[in-house]
Amino acid sequence: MKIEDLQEKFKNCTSVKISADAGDLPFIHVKNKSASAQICIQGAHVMHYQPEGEKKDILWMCCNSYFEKGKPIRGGIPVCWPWFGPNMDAENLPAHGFARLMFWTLDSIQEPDENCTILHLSLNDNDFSRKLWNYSFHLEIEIQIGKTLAVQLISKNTGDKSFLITEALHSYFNIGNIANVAVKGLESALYLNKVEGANSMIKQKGAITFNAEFDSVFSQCKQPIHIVDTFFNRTITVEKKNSNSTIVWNPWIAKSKRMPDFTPDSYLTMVCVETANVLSDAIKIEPGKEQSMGMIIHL
Ligand code: TA6
Repeated sequence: MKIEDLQEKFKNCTSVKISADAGDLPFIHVKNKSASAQICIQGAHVMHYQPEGEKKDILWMCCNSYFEKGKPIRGGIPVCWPWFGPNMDAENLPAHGFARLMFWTLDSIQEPDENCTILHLSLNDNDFSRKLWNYSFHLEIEIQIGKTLAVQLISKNTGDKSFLITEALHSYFNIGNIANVAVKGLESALYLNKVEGANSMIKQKGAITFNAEFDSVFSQCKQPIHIVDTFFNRTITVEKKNSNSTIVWNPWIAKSKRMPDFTPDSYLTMVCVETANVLSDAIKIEPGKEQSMGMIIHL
């Protein structure tokens, strides 16, 4: 839908403005009494979320991010679907699936009160997606912006053959300095260390702190995760729903330099804690069935 048509359709929503911004991509700007947020319709991508009175954005966005049709946005909450990471069957397919590269449909905006704005966006299979992944699906996301940020991703199999997905809400969090951050809540969880190319799980000992590239997939863990930031003097909590995997990632120095949509010092002010179902937590969805995964982010 064209920007003008979206603006017309949602002109009575007092907490929302829709405009074409960077790269001429359509953005939804939300401001209510409890928070402000920005969502790009490409990828249904939450880019910014800042509770009222909080000095710093909760989410991290890279100043070098692409803003181009069909290119992933670096930061915020990329929706990784229907696969996480490289596609094991075909290397030429986009990393983290195609949902973050496609324009979603803005189906509805609800404003239950002046403290809450609820967006519903959806994505269906089309010629582009079926060339990459030959299945029929209906993907829905609900984004609730208020004193907390709640995101729920609902995957529906609208075809006649079952499919297997891995999925992640690949959240980038805004921190003061990676040297002053500890990630808590994964103590004694089993994880796969991707930096070391490990192929067996080991047990996490204590809180996670960072002094090198960190890229680990924690499995069978549903508990809340806390990002304790003593620089910004705040703790960001991620409460997960129907998510059995958590990925924690910081690219550190060398990898930051290798990524064109990162700056060399990007690693200092971001950490990814991702709500996911990956590896052995992959989800099989039968025809006509659906599955949902979600999270609530709050201070
Ligand atoms: O979630 C961590 C990870 O899988 C890393 O290995 C790194 O590739 C990161 O995702 C970013 O992926 P992207 O395709 O967005 O550059």
